[in-house]
Amino acid sequence: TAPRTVLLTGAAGGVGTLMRALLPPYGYRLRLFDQRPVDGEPDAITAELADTEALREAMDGVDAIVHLAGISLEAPFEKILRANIEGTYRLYEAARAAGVRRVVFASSNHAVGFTPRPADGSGAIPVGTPRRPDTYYGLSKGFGEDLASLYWDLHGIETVSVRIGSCCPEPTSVRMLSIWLSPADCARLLDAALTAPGVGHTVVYGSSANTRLWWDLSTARALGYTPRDDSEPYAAELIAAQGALDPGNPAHARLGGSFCTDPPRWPH
Ligand code: 15L
Repeated sequence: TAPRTVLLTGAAGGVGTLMRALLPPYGYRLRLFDQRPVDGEPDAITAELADTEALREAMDGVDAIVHLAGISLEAPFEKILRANIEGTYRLYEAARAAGVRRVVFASSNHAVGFTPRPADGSGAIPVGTPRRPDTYYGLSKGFGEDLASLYWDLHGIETVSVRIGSCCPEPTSVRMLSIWLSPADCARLLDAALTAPGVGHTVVYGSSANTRLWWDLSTARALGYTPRDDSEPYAAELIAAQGALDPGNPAHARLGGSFCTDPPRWPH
């Protein structure tokens, strides 16, 4: 039976805000959790993932979890450690204690960000490509995927780890033409990940059906996800404004884009 009550962590964040609007029409009742207050949602739980008592209460009556919470870009290791690594561990521990059977984990393309960029439209990068994190942030997403694997093998908690590309209303860079996940397709993918039977631990890439796709969407499609959007209508204007991707530019040479070249690096 399909989960009804879904705990949404990171509900005040970028993707969380989009999904708060787009998931309820699929029949989910969302329980919202974020360290910041959620605009216009007085019933949202405002707590950190380190607050085990708040997490325990948040799990009550929950059928599944969509775990979006955490730092969403590069940060000093200690911050990533607390928010993303320890936070995700706390979340799974609370899920285990409460008997929650299904998690959808927001992983990221930055778990494999140093992978060389393939030809546009090749869909060449499989989910089994070796991890090549481009940041401590990407490293934490690999940790989350492995934690999900461990909790499946040890405790039978199923997870779909979604290596999200760029989930935003419109693509705003030439790189995003290849990895864009439209908000509507994101909701379709989360719904598939919440309801597909027998997922064990499954890793999928999260993007729309982009003409210039870099990675393989077959594991996502196997869950029943059928993307409907394509970034291609935005291509001509973005390329005219920014120029085509230049293979000689290191920030264009790898999946993670400027996360491979420009993020602040710590310690400094
Ligand atoms: C991510 O993982 C970030 O959370 C998001 O802000 C974008 O930077 C995205 O990746 C991307 O690669 O565009």
